[in-house]
Parts: sequence; structure tokens; C-alpha cells
Amino acid sequence: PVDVVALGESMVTFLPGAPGRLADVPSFDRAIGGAESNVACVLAAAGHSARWVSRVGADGFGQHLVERIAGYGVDVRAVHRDPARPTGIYFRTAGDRGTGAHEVAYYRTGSAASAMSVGNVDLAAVRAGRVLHLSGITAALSPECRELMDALTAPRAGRPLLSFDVNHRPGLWRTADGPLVLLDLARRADVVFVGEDEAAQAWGIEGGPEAVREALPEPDVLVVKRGARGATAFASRRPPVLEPALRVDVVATTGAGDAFAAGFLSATLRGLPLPARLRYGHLFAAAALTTAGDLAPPPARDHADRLSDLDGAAWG
Ligand code: KDG
Repeated sequence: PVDVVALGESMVTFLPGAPGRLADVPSFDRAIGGAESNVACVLAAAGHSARWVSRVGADGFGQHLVERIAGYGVDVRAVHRDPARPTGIYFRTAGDRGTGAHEVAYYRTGSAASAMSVGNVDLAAVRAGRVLHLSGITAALSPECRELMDALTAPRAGRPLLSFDVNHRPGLWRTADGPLVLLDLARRADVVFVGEDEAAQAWGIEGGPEAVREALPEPDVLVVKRGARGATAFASRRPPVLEPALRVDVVATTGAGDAFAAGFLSATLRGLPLPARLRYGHLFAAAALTTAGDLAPPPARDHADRLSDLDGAAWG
């Protein structure tokens, strides 16, 4: 089987040509975004087989997404082109260099991907990988997408390893139960990624990684990301493992969480131990953090292996 299948909406992304408020930025450069396809692209760039499943419009933007993502070596044969709906797009600002705060303007309501449903997605293609990677963004897109997420996360014989990135996007939810839906989905997954800040914002959990684990004891592996401070992984019956992040000059944080998930999953697929999985997460995230767009090629495997083997003093 293919190593990883990722399902989710991707969008053509417009990155600002200059810093400043969305109201003032005069021009934008086209790039691509989409949390789940980002994970697939980074994993493919890291030498794994990856498939992206989605729907895009039968327009130039949909064509662009499919071509760019296929260009990373991702299998896009299960991406459907919908002549009746547009491809989603979004604009963002450069963000404050200190806080990373930036503005996002989505144009994705009624998009082709938001119409994904149990009836129009190739479920066999989605379930054919060793790992299925999903994120909370999809559940926010529409009632049909939410139903699809329910179906894909339901317990089932032979289910792939289910990886779930909470990806709480408050601006996307049109119902008030987003946090509860996300918690429910996380409980059904095998590997869960969540930011400490996200857990506080969505679920009001303020007590650090241990408190997040208390609220989420079900997943086999829970990774609580703490930005520049590192990440803590909890795995069943083992003491938590904390790995500091690499110190980098951050250009843009977008895509860093996706790259982290890709690094962690890459090391998981290779059967590496938990501390190494976290270090791969950090190594891949560092590449994304130092790039303006979402996507940056991860370090080559032999290089990453050497970096991840360095002793603790080189980290953090
Ligand atoms: O993780 C990066 C994504 O947030 C970005 O590519 C856009 O998928 C996106 C979203 O829905 O916010």
C-alpha cells in the first residue's frame, strides 16, 4: 500500500508582496496551501509514497493545485474536478515578525472541496494507505465534510493508522460546537497533533502538556507542540518525552505544523523511536519556518539522520 494518504481542501494561496495590513498590501504572489496536502507533499519530498484525495474546481486554480502537488511526487489520481464549484483561494499578510500574528482572508465557502462527502469521495482510495492523515479543518468546511470525517474516523477492522492534526481554525467554524467536534475526532485517532495554544483556545486547557493528555487519554500517541519551546509526546504506558525545537530565524509559521506532522510521520513509518520522531518533526518544521510559503523541502534523509543523532546539547 501507499505509505500515507491525506484528505483535505487545498487552496491557491496569495502571499503578500509587501508587509502590512491586508487593507494596504498592493500585490500578492501565488503559492499553494492546504494543511493535508502540505503533509503529503513533504512526505513525498522525504521519499515516501503519498496520495492526496480531494475535490477542486474545473478551473485554472484547481489545475494549478493538482499540477503543483503532483510535482512533489504525490499521487493525485483520486482528486476529483468539479465543474459546478470553484477552487478555494485565500490571501494572507506577512504577519508581525515578533508575534507571527497575521491576517487571513478565505474565499472558500461553497468551494469544490467543501462539497466532499461520503458519496463523492473514493473511500477505498482514502483507506488504502498505511497511514491516513486528516485534520480538523475538514470538519469545519460543511455538514457533508463533517459527516465524511465521522465516517473516516469510525472504528473499523483494518483501518490505517489514523493521524489527526487538530488544526483549530476559529474563523472557519460556522457552528458553535467546533471545539467539541475536534475533541471527539481527536479521541478516535491513533496519532494526534495539537498545539498547546490551540488546546487552550479550543478547550480551555491551561495546564500544559500533561493537562492536555489528561483530557485526551485515548490516542496511542499524543503530541503537544509548544512552538519554540519544543514538543512533548505521550505514548501509551511510557513516560512523556520532551524534545526542544531547533532555534531558527522564523520567516513565517504557516505550514510549520504540517511539516512537523510530516517529519513525525516519516520517522514513524521508518519505525524510529519516539524521541527521533519528535526530532524529525522539528527538523522538517525548521525548513518550513524559514520559508515564506507553506512548503519547504525537508532536509535529505542522510543529513536529517545525522542531525537527529546529535546529542542533546545541539538541540534547543
Ligand atoms: O497549515 C497551513 C494551512 O493552514 C494553510 O495552508 C491553509 O489549509 C489551510 C487552512 O485551511 O487554514
